[in-house]
Amino acid sequence: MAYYFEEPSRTFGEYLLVPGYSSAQCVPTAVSLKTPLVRFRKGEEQCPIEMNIPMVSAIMQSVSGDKLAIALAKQGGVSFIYGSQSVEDEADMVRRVKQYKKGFVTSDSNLPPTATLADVLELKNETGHSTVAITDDGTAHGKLLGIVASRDYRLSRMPMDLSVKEFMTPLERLITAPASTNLHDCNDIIWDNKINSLPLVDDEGRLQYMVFRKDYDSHKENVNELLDENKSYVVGAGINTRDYETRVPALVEAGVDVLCIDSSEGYSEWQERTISWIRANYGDRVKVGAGNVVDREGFLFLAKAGADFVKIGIGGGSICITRETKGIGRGQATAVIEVAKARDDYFKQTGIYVPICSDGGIVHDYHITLALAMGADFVMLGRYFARFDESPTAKLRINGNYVKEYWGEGSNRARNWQRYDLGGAQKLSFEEGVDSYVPYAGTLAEGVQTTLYKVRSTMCNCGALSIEELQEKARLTVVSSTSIVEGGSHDVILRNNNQTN
Ligand code: RVP
Repeated sequence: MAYYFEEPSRTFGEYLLVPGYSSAQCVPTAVSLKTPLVRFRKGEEQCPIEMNIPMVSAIMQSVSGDKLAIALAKQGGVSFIYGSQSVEDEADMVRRVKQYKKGFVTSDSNLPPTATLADVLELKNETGHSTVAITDDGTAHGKLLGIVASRDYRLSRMPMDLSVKEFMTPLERLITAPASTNLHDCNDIIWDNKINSLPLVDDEGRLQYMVFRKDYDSHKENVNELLDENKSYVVGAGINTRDYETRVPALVEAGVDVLCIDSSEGYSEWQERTISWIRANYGDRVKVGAGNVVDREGFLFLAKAGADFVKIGIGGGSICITRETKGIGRGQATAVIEVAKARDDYFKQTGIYVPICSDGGIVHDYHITLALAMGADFVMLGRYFARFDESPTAKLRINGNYVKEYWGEGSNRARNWQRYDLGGAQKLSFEEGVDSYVPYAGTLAEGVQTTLYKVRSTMCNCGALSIEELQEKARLTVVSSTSIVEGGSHDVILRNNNQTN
């Protein structure tokens, strides 16, 4: 006879935290958000990779490219570069993160000399950057011909079809430096010459990097940045249960710090085989997370198989329609609570702590705090990160509002069918995800800092100065649907939209 779970499966929106005593020491600036990323013998050794914030970005085409990975590592978290691309392209992205030199920017605003003022404006709109490099082939590493900055054009005086050649600052009037110049010297050149940007070019005049005056202060600002022992940013990458024999070596060679098997359903022989192959070829040197699971059995299976962390969540992602199409899944809160208990039991029995990640379904910032309080060591977010400048998708204007594109790995657009086929026979493709827009939300740094300030404040309300303390002290209550209404503003006329709420 089929098994029935006694409790309904619940999600984050059905819970609240009940505050506990906060001492005078409990202030947001005193809260540590450090958290383990991979398995370790807790109490006996240091976790080999610890994050400074409990956030990782989703293994998705519309979320985790190299630019977002750098921005998130600067804040102390880890991106998992998407695996639904060729092995070479994914390894290149990892390499770009590992080789990233602080302050040296690979220009993302480039146009060929045939471009017009209209093209400059369109590009500015897309990237949010006002400095455009004009290169012979319009790429980031083409021969540098000139630079267009905001001060080079006046919209009221110049026609939209005016060629960039007419108004760019041409190479002969630009100050440039050789690609080998160090950051300190670049900044001196910028200050001595009162310029806003300095292009670095190789011996053949090809653009390599840009250094910007506005970045000068931010080089010193990132107190939480997550670096490896060579002072490169830490980065993760997604793999699948099919081509790991070629993908894993390429990613390891590119310098990846941690891998994660990307699958909608991880309680499978295919994941066990993938982890075994990695252990047989690399021992414990290569770290690999697995998932996704939603219960105790799934967690224990992957922990015993050797997963370095286990990811939780089926069907709760904002773009995910797995529950509608296949009828599988579980409320995210219930899944996290059950798996956290299994993790703690496994630790008691073995002395090995296998971190768990709550993946998907974070809608409000406080859901992150709830996930941590329920036992998650960190959370994975897709929609949240897709909204920022650094995500790899286009920024568009729709009905007067800026949005960014965001599509699921199970959508026709991503065509990442292997994420859903468990690794066996080629599946007939049906969509388990949608293609959508999310409201544009500015830079990752500002967004993450605001979110985590809220998380820290709530932790203080619970009397907790660390995630572990939160998990010990948190008191959670299920809320009724009427009290959810009470939780928003209600019974007042809002001034900005004249609505009774
Ligand atoms: P969210 O943060 O709610 O946008 O969810 C992101 C998560 O959704 C991903 O980390 C992944 O587990 C899941 N996902 C990605 N694509 C799809 C899909 O197309 N169904 N689901």
